[in-house]
Amino acid sequence: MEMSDKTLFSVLTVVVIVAGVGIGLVVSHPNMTNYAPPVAGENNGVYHLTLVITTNNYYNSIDGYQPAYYVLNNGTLQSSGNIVLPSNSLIEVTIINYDNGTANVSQQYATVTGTVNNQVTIINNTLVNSTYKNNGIAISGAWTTSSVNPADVAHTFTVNGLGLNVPVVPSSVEEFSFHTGGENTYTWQCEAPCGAGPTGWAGAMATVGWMTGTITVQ
Ligand SMILES: [Cu+2]
Repeated sequence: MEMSDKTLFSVLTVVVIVAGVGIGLVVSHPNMTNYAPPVAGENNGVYHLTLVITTNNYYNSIDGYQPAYYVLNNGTLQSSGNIVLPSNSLIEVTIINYDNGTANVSQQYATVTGTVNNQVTIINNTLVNSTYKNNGIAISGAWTTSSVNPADVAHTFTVNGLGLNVPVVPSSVEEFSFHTGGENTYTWQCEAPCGAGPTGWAGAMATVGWMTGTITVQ
């Protein structure tokens, strides 16, 4: 009887361990769903999208390093080649821009359009005022605006099909919201010539997943 209980306990222990390992493998398997498709109406119709712009991306031996947009998802940077968004939702976007350079744009692309209130909130705590010296460091707070100086634009996040244009200033964090309509497919493009070649429109600017791509509203 005692032995039988022990045997049963051993068998159950093995079953639990095997099942646990199995579940663990499933749960921890990386990139099982590479990009979790958001569900329309999730979170009361609000969906958060975080985009990250970095510059240290090797492009090729001729153009060297090029800037690129990424989607920050589950703590990892993923391709911006196809950004999947829920339909009929409010999309709250955060852009984290690590690029401190500029690429001149026309006034059109320095103007915010297509966002809620046609505004963007720019949070840029790297703009410290050194003139304060011994009196401390002045941190500039959030700045909500409908346009920026065209000479101060590093990149834009532009979706012509949605009338959306947001200028992104150097070394900044920006926040804005916009509404997706029904199911559709759009092209997003940076309109600041930040790429390669004489005009800056080659390299990253002409490559999906770098400074252009698709937005799938589903
Ligand atoms: Cu760009």
